[in-house]
Amino acid sequence: MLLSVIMPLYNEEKTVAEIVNKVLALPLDLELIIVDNSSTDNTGQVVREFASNNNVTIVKREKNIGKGDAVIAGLEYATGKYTVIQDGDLEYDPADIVSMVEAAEKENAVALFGSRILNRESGISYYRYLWGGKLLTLIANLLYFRGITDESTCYKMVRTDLLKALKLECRRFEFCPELIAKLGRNSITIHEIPISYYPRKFEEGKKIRWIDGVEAIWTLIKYRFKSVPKFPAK
Ligand SMILES: Nc1nc2c(ncn2[C@@H]2O[C@H](COP(=O)(O)OP(=O)(O)OP(=O)(O)O)[C@@H](O)[C@H]2O)c(=O)[nH]1
Ligand SMILES: [Mg+2]
Repeated sequence: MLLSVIMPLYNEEKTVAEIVNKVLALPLDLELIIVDNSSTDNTGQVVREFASNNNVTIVKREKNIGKGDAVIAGLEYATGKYTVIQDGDLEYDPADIVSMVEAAEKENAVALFGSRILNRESGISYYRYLWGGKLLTLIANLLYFRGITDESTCYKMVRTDLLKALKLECRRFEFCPELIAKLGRNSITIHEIPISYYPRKFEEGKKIRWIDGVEAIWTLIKYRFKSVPKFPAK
């Protein structure tokens, strides 16, 4: 299996069927791990329709803790060479995942992110998020000596053995900075390619809030000093 796609879902009944179909139609040897993060809308019923597909695993969280918790739960089932995260909305285009896998294979990358900043055509949700994201990226680069352009991208793809070895522990949106910090502390190069972005607004279901940005900064600082698992192969 080449790729495991983890899809954490919290109340995404409107978009989940379309995004699942798009992922399953990709010309890749992949498995899709859907994590219903205790949704209170019809997300659970919608995803059940995909249960008979051999490439789909459905995981149900009994309690809603946060996106990180869903990703960590899904990762237990991942068997692909690489694992990537795909949100349940339509902000990202799964077609970009194909380019990401191709680039990772070609460059022998352990970690490869899809960057919205590298693509000038890509959309902007709110300007405060754009600048907040740039600030987070700058802090991550300074603290971990990386050269990334998009800290908060959803499309983070990492070799599954490494991702499991890093033992992610953050349960909300701060699992993203935690991942970058742990890759940085292991001196792992984070490759990037440009991707598209079609942002949604709060009225359309966007959930991330400014407080998540504050928590992200704190997480980046914290993991500079904490002991982290070491991964031998670069
Ligand atoms: N807020 C929140 N989102 C969750 C949770 N579990 C899964 N998700 C999913 O996480 C995704 C991110 O939510 P969005 O509001 O789109 O946030 P975003 O700005 O796109 O954030 P990222 O793409 O993660 O950087 C959505 O697909 C949610 O359904 C949860 O417990 N809380
Ligand atoms: Mg989103």
